[in-house]
Amino acid sequence: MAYDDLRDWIKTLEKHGELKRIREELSPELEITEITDRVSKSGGPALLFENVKGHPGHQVFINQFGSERRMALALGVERLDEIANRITGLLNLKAPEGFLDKLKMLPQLGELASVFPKTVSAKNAPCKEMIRREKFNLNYFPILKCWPHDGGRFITLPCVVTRDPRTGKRNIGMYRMQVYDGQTTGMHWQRQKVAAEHYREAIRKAVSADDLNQNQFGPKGAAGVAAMAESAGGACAIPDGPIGGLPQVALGNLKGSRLEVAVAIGTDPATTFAAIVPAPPEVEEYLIAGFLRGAPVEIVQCETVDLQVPAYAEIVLEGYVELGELRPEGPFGDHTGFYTLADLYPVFHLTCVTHRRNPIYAATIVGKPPMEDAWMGKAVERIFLPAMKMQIPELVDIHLPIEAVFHNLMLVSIRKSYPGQARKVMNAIWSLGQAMFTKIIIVVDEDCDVQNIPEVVLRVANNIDPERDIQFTLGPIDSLDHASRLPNFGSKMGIDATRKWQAEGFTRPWPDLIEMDRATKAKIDALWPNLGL
Ligand SMILES: Cc1cc2nc3c(=O)[nH]c(=O)nc-3n(C[C@H](O)[C@H](O)[C@H](O)COP(=O)(O)O)c2cc1C
Ligand SMILES: [Mn+2]
Repeated sequence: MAYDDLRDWIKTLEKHGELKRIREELSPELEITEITDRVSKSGGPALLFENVKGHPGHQVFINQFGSERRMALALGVERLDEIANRITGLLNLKAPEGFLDKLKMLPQLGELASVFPKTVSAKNAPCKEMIRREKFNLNYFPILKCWPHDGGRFITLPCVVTRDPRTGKRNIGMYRMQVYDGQTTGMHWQRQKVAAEHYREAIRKAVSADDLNQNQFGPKGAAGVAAMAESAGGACAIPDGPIGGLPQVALGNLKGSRLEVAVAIGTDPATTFAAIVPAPPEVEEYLIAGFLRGAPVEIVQCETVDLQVPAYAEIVLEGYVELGELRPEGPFGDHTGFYTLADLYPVFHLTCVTHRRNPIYAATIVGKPPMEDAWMGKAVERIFLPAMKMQIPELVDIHLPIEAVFHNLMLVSIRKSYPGQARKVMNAIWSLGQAMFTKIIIVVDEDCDVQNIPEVVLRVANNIDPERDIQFTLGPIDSLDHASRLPNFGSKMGIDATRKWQAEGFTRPWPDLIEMDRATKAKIDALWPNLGL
């Protein structure tokens, strides 16, 4: 069921009537956005722009995940719950008790065979059809300027591969890249993301080696390392400046120290999707992509860095970020519906570009929801629910309304068994991977369907005594949040809209929700067709 590559996926979309080719000449600056935005808002198809102004022979592919149906198709299923069920099956594996049990487990264990990536040689890697080690220029590709006040053109759908300097494990994350010139871009990995930690890890390594060798940091050596780690690697506009009080000399010392980075653009859809899933840092996204597609991802060694990229990628950018080098990135019209303002981020220097012949440039736009990424977020919500339930067993269902942009609002239903449990669940969510960013959590009882927003509003509005039931706390905040008191740090709110118990100090009687009795319902059901209503 796996798609071999982006082209195989495009063919399938076309076969299902889910792709529209646009032959009109259009500019990659703003015009493609305006069309894609309108199509996103009306639930329209994926788009292949075949005539991009200034880029003859190039195509821009966009909105590939832009509906629930296409998101499911991308992962080779009818409904996303099928994937959730496969994960539940794996998580619930029990030690087999007899031969029959073992036989029954075989298909599940078979699932695991496809997860490990398979290395292929360069000659079997289409992404190496063209290898440009010199005189490459990013402006060759039809990279979009999305919104009027954007700081420039941005690569919006890149799978960014880095390696943990400590463990050697690879990570793929989707972090946008602002094109500065033909050979450099911004690298917008936010502070709490895995690649940002790889970057800090590289700095720690470089600084402590330096410290040992030259003792440049004097008695404050270790503190210096911590300050550097704090300041580097994403949104750095802290009040005491981007380098967090670390002596300039320390930054200078890092000159020439690098973290290698490779970027794949235009991969098969499961691999692209794997780059956005909030996987635990220790899990390589190649394994997730292999699991999702049911076939190993074929990867190939890069030309100039010691990293591997999907062999069938349309475009591969190889290079490095220099440790300590930061440059303003943004503004960028973001998925919050607002522009994120310029901030300091690392700089990606290209050392080599490889691509397929006539590469198809894959992109997305973000902006006021719903956009394509809303459906990617929905898929994450559905697919991760079983894993969340492993951590929070009382969880019944969750819903992240699209208008609240992933982490700003989570509606949660729970099976409540002890006093204070709604607050326990809030705290569990605030400590669970990227769910830490959740700004507002609303907890309701299990008989409330959290997919039904009017029902949730009814419960919240009726069930809370605000002063008693609203919980404020402080913690990490998403870098894109423009309202928090400080970048990356601010408050969150939890609302306990469950029925209050005596054991929670509520001594008044709690009324029942109004519901007709079954016998009357059945009688009226039978009569209904004759009532002409
Ligand atoms: C279209 C799109 C663009 C994104 N851009 C960024 C970005 O610029 N920076 C960032 O830190 N996260 C961005 N994200 C979210 C990350 O991809 C997501 O948090 C992912 O889990 C990060 O991977 P990691 O956990 O391996 O760091 C984006 C997600 C999508 C769907
Ligand atoms: Mn990751």
